Amino acid sequence: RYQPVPEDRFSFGLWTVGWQGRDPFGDATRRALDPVETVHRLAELGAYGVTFHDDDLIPFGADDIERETAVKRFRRALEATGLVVPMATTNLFTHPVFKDGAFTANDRDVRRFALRKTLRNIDLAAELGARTYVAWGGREGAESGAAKDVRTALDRLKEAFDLLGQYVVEQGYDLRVAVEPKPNEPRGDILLPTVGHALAFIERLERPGLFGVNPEVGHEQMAGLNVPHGVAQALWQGKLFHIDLNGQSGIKYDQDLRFGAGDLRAAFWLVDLLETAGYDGPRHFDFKPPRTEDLDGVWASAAGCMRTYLILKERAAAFRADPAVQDALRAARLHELARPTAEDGLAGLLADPTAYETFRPEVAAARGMAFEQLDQLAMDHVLGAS
Ligand code: GLT
Ligand code: MN
Ligand code: MN
Ligand code: MN
Repeated sequence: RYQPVPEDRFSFGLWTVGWQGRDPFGDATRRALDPVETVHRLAELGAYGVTFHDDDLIPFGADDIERETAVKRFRRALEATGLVVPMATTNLFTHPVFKDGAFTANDRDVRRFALRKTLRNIDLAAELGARTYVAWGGREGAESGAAKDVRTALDRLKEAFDLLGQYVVEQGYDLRVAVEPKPNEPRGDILLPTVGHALAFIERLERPGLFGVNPEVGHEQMAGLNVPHGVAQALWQGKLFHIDLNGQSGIKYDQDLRFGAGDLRAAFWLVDLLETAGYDGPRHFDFKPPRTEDLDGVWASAAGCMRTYLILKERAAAFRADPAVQDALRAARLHELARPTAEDGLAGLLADPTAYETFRPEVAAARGMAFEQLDQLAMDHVLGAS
């Protein structure tokens, strides 16, 4: 029971289980993991995919021989385990050269280097069969006002994404780009801070169809936002290309907790949404096993992400199937929301006296919405009390 299988489409970044526990206040508490070891452990745990930054696989500055060796070893581990690479991304934040950003660094030579670094890794992503390329601009931002001309920086960001899009099309790669928003950390304020900002920005690109979003649970919560709502809008706009699942308790530093740790109810509604909306992409965990853990704790944490997802999936399905819930949904009049407001058109609306002249606002205002009963049924299901 709750044993993950490849069909569940669970994936993990090399940098997640591989996080050594270095934080702004303390040194690493764990040894580095070999990507080959990670691939084998993830496969044993029941994941189907592994994702990476260029630098997770090939150390920054490696020569061609080291690069080839690293890729060959990784590829062999993939073949041995059957794990796939659904997504890849670029590290444009660790090296000091990116201290003022990558695609929006004030220095033009840094921006050109960032683009070349990304294009090079897009080749590798395509070679390994990835269908999604994530772009997280953690260093694209500022700590002070005049340091970044935001409108000009957005011009540069658009320029970069347009070039990436052109490259993908010219190379004939079957790859789409998923922009990952985050409000702050490591920069004081990051460009494209929320799913909403990213969705609006994408529409200004040369090839909007190639671009979507990669929302991360914790990042939306850091901005005080409702994650399932943001994800629902991304789905509504056909833009949920990928998702980073983890846990976060409220507005504070990026916790990257195990999925479901933090705001369990948000996790429940998110799983309910993904499973009912027909999202068929990877369920990707971007979490950090706390630095208190040794490697046993790391794998327990990774297994916990998947286990919690599967438990919540079961609970959400039970919630939807419960006849009492269906009655409660009717009482809460969700079916009325699903009905167009004016299928009779503007003329019909204007000609309908019940819409205005004889409408009795006090009668409508007196109707209870019955949401509390419905929500308690959800609570019962989350807690396994029904
Ligand atoms: C980094 C960041 C994540 C992003 C990754 C993609 S790396 O750890 O905190 O949220 O998804 O670059
Ligand atoms: Mn992430
Ligand atoms: Mn995060
Ligand atoms: Mn992260």
